[in-house]
Amino acid sequence: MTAIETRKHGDASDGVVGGRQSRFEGIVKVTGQATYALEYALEDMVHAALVQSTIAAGRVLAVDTAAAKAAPGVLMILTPEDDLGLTVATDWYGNRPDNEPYRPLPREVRFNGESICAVVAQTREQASEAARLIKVIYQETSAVMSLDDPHAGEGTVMDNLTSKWGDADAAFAAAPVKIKAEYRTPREFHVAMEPHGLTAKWDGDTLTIWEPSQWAQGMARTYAEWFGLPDENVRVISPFIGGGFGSKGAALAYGAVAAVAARKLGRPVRLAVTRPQNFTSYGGRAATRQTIALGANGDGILQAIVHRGASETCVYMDYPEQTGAATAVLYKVENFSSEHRVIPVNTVTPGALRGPGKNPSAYGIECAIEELAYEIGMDPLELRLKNYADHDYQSGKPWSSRRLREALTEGAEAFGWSRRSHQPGSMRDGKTLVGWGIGCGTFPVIRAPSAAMIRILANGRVEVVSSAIDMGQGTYTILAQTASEVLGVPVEQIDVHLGDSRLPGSAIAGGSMLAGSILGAVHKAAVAARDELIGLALNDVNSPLRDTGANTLVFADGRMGAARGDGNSHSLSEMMKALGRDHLEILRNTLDDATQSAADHKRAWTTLAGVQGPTAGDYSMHSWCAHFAEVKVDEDLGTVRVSRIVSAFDCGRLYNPKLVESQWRGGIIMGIGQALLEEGLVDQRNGRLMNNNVGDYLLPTNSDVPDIQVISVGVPDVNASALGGKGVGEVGIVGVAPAIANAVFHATGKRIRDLPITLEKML
Ligand code: MCN
Ligand code: MOS
Repeated sequence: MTAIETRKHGDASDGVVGGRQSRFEGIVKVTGQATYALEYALEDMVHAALVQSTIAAGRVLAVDTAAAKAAPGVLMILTPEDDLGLTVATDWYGNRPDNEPYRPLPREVRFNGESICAVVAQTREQASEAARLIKVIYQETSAVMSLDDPHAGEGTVMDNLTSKWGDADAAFAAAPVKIKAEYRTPREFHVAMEPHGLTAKWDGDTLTIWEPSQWAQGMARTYAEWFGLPDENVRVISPFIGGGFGSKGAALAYGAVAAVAARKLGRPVRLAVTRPQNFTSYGGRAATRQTIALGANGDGILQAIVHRGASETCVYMDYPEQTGAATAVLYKVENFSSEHRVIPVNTVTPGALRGPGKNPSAYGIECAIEELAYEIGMDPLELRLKNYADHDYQSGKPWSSRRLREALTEGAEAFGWSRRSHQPGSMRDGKTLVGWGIGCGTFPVIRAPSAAMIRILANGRVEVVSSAIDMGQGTYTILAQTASEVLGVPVEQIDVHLGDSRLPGSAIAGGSMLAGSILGAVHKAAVAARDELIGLALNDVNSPLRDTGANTLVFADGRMGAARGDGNSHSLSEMMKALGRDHLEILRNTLDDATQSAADHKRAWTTLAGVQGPTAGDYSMHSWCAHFAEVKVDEDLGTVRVSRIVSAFDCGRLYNPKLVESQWRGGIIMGIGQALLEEGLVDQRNGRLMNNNVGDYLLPTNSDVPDIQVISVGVPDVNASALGGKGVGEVGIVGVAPAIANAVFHATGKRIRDLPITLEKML
């Protein structure tokens, strides 16, 4: 466990829930005291390097390891011929096949860039040098290179993603105004600052893994099952993470390889996945295509939405990037039909990337709705407000809260939308064309069991303890704020321990579900600890507060005392001493523990089985936003710059507005990258990702990022979470790309329907 030294910045009121407390762990990060997974220096440690396939499909016939074996420092080489002795683990949803062997270095190659061999050597340099000397002989078979490959086929309809009400086909046919278009998004990658990798160490039958993780328990369970060990024999440690964005939720093949090597050699092994190898170690967002047909009457009232989408998946698993996820909840419509297919491609299994599903889905519907606005000749803001959904037409449930109308109107006000002239190409700034566009976004409120412990120590310090993860989004900070508020203790007096699978089980830092889920537990535990202390203080024979005659006590400034301040107050350490207590410890779960067995809870912490979706209760619960983008397009060169963004959000109550604003801005910046720059380019001859490095896979840099104004229009939503907040981490990216695409159309009259909007497409 890493204790976090706390420092106070700003006002005292920053430290409570809703305050603008700066990053709790900020000082340790910027002073280099935060230790990341690949920085743990272990005695006797050796280094592993991966060899990845160079064909898209086929079979490994032989591996020539002679030269590599003879290279300096080489200790071990693992190839598909080695039996690594592993068993397939439970998947995300809690399903596990019986005794199926797991081969992280497979003989059958399913995509270019799949790990097939590993070398372990004394140093990292020796390992990577020897890895280069390995010669693999393949028998190639035909492969499907992309969604557009003529051999790609139609794929499979995902029944659980099919959604229908009314009669969409008939209503579309009868509608006086129609638009129909296809929208496409490419494969995108996470490119977190900290690449993947781990350090693995065995002590007898106990495995310790230092690995950046969005879910310590979930990953520990996978390692345990691979090796056939009881869960308690594996510990995943991950107190600091250099960004995850969805890529670090699961234990992956390279982790299995490093752990096997460590066991076989009886020495700790570090495996740092290289930047190029990162791109095919965990898939990014799947490429998608979707057709949207909108039918409306002449007043712009939607009559029908017909949606047909598809996303690429790998050849051995169905991973859907749900193109219909936002389409169903954004607008009021009586006739709706949506279907999503997955199409197998010889590629690494795609995965979750910030705003999974909702993001490409919003790109489709939010472009389509503006296309309809231009078709009718109506302001796109007015069209959106006209078709405002007063409840969730998909589930039939009321919204728990939905201030999307306020997001649209207050965002428009701040942006100056009323100064817009409707005609494309009608606004300019000197030599550049100016365009304005809107994109709405949404992300569901997801909840999962999460536990946290509050510990009050004899010295008066308070500890908040949970396995929950902080990958930069602010978990340390908001947990400290919550304990500080309930216990009346300044944040400097609080230590937060996170990111260790041995600590109380927590939801994944994913699906924007962690803050709402874990804060409920921290709040409950802190209230229970406060109540227990009050009980002791009023009743214990040794308590200095026993004879106050009060029936309760107040906590403030690290002291507890009678409400009617007669001066009889005592610091927590004085009280603990008087009560003869070494510590006081309370564990609570955010969801009602009485209804679940211990086994159910454990399962919920290690798979997504215990997760509750947005319509699990009486309401339909989502975060909402409206982005307003301004672009400037050089008339001669076609270059697009985003010059201004104003975004208004409804995420319920904000636990820490400073961190939330940073989350929103981060999402919006990723959205700029998605709109203009990001695209995985695959060599159609061999399935190789050509731009698998940070030089060629373009991401927004400071000069691509304009002024971004973010506005909160949310109100506390206690249906959504114990403390009234909704998810924040992902909604920010959702709707940005269509806002920019719509602005580009407004500037130029050119509708680009496949991302990214590159120069070639503008010409
Ligand atoms: N928050 C708040 N008030 C709320 C909700 C959240 O103040 N009502 C703030 C808190 O600081 C909280 C943060 O927002 O720590 C994110 O909370 P939440 O929306 O619950 O999301 P999670 O904690 O589950 O984090 C995961 C989410 C996801 S899924 C991705 S992807 C993502 C993201 O967070 N990846 C990130 N934000 C990221 N931020 C950083 N720096 N790095 C990543 O990899
Ligand atoms: Mo976020 S993509 O759900 O980790």
